[in-house]
Amino acid sequence: MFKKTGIILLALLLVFSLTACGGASGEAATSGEPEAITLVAGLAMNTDHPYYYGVEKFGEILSEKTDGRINIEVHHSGQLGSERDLIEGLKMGSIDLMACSSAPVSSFVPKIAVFDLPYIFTSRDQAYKVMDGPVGEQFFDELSEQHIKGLGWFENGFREITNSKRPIVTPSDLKGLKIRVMESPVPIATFNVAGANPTPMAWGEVFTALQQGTIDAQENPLPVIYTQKLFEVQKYLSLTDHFYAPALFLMNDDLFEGFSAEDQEIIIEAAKEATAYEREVSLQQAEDFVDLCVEEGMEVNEVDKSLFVEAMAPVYAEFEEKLGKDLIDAIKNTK
Ligand code: EAX
Repeated sequence: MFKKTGIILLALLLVFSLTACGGASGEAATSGEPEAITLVAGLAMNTDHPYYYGVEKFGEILSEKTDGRINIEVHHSGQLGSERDLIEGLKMGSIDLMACSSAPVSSFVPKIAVFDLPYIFTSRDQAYKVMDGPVGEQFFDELSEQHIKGLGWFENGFREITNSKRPIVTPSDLKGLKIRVMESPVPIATFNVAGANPTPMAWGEVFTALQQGTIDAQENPLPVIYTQKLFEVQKYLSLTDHFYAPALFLMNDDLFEGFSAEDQEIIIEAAKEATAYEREVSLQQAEDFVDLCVEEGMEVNEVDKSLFVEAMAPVYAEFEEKLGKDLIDAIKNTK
């Protein structure tokens, strides 16, 4: 028994020391100095998106507070895979850190799909209170059972619809529209009840699918729409705010637990500052990017949101039992 464990440990140690990319990697320690390590972070979004600003900020603070002992290296733009791949990698320890919206996390923690219900969030204040309160804590607890440490709640933001066919002014304009949605059951059902034709797809395939016309539409917050240059393949931008996408900043839990209490405190503090910064950048981009989308030739329209609230409402009954009425109400009643 001991022998077997010993061999496995030795093999793990070897893998650990040989892996250059993926998993925390150390540099040769010089005499007496503590070994410097580099943590690998993965993002599906590019370097202009708020996630990147947040994760970079985290790395800066971490390096500074540890005198260069702990550093991070960010692999962005889906270089390490889709958001689902990244969460999988994080669980297994091949990736140390990641940030993504909550929807793909629903494959691992099903009830987090509650955040994808249409118009469950009506303001950022409400969203921040929910994420930073008992509901957010409960989801971080569930993640820790899967070897994932929740470091902070970033945001992706309020989601808007873009498409190549027509302005979406009322829900009837959605009829038959081939729209890409995130890989979570709630967005699929929401666009179904609203009369559209939704297809779940990983983010990395969306731009090409829009360009080739295999889909007509997608929905995302302005920071994604602009930084991913969707104006090159989408004419219409309709400001529906139908979903609010929280985002999670996560670390492999075994890695976190392996740090000294002092380093853990530094990590938590750095994540806190990075989270505040990420939200600030996200809000700023959301405010600035409508005009920039117009400059890039998009036609933008506002909507009477109450019509969309009504058209999408039947989805609540469909998910009430699965997600829990108490949980839904707790979020709705946070004002
Ligand atoms: O983390 O795939 C998407 O539409 C997203 O907004 C992505 O999950 C951002």
